[in-house]
Amino acid sequence: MAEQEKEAALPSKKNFSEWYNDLLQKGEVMDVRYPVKGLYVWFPFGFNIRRNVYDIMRGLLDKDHQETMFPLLIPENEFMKEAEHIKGFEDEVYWVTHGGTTPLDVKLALRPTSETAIYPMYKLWIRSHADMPLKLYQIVNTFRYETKHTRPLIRLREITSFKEAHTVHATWEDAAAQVDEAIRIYTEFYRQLAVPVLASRRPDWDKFPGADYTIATDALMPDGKTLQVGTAHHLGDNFARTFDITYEDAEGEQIYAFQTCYGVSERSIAALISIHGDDKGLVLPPAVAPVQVVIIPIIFKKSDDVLEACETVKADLEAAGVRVKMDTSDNRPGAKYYKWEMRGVPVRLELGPRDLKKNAVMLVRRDTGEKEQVSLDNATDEVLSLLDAIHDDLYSKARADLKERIFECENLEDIREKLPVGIAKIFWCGNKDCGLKLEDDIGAGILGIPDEQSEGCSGKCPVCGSDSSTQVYVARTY
Ligand code: P5A
Ligand code: ZN
Repeated sequence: MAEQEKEAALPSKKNFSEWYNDLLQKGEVMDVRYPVKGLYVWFPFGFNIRRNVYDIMRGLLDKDHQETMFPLLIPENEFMKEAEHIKGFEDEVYWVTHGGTTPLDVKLALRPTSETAIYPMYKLWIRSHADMPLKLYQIVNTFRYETKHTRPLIRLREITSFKEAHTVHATWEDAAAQVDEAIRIYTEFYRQLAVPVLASRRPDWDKFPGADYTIATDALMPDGKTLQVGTAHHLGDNFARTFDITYEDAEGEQIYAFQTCYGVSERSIAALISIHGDDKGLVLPPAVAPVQVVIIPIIFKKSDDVLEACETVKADLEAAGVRVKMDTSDNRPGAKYYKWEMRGVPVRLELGPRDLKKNAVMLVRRDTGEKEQVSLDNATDEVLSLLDAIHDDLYSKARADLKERIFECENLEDIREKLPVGIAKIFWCGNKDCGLKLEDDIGAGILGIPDEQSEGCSGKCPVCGSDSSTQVYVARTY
């Protein structure tokens, strides 16, 4: 390795935290040097990943949601209306108190989330059955004065890419079905990022402030902690009562509407980077890679025919919709490999005079390092199927890894032993005290109750010993 490359090498992924921070900088995702705690800057390359990720989200939502945009500032009186909601957020809100030097009559909150910005308008928009279901979403920045350790993309004080959807329905059941639909949408979104997620219902003490219940999706990070990467909340008619959102039923009676909301942030990008990346840098699923194929011409003397062949391959790939870059810089091939590996480009295509003589090109996979020589005549088809294979392999590998790191546990000792590696699955009596005691005793709480319970199974709560037929996940969380 050249001196300059050695210096630039990442720490091993085994030291996950250092690896992650260094990778964000060297992979040109985020610059973490902005001088306000919890705020970070997107590098253009990282922002390009973000655009691809959010295009996938838009593609899924636009089938039956509409995109919109509400104001950033929320007047104090609206913000203070829903009691549970305020309790949950009051310690995290940034307030705007002045316009210039003049104190404002009504303080304005920077949205930590937009229920209290959106629902006063929903009151005006919902009149009758015909106005429902209403399904809107926005992708905006939100602000939370987080007191836990802040981390780029994971725990931000300015969430730059908060995708929040807010729906209104005529019945509680319709809203419940929408919560399930939201979890299906998120699971599909993460499948397209090659990130497997677990869906589970949060225990009551951990639900969204003001909700009837919360279902969350979590990803398992390399260090064994789970990252909550999406949540869907059934709001019942709690907010409708507060904000007076009603519709007229067949008998002419005013009925409070039922609502849901669900959200995802740039944690989605944290998850995909962390799960797929390796000691050489980013490993990006083709669907979100800003550059899907990098062409490296191997030139010894002045070899115009090599360059020409590279240009032809590039044009063919572009015509097939592939995002291609050709690196004709003066760097040595080794330095080029290093650079594009760090940026996670899924396929490297090498073409030199010897390849050209054989009418061939070399394809190198970023995820496995495997090399394969293919004919120049069908290079485009070979690349396209390789990109598909890379996505599938990344996803299967991540799924197998997740499965291997969920452990059925029967006692506290067992749980304690497995948590550094992954998630424990235990029987739980349903008592809050046992849940909280678990947190005190082993420093890991109940993550949630999975949808799929092993059939006919029962066991004992490891805290109090009582019989239970409900299994829950226990994990250390971000
Ligand atoms: C749902 C959307 C809400 O705010 N209101 C509108 C609901 N839910 S939530 O669970 O509080 O947030 C939704 C998701 O956003 C991510 N998230 C964060 N990401 C980065 N930094 C933060 N400080 C942060 N806080 C929440 C989580 O993935 C969460 O599930
Ligand atoms: Zn118990």
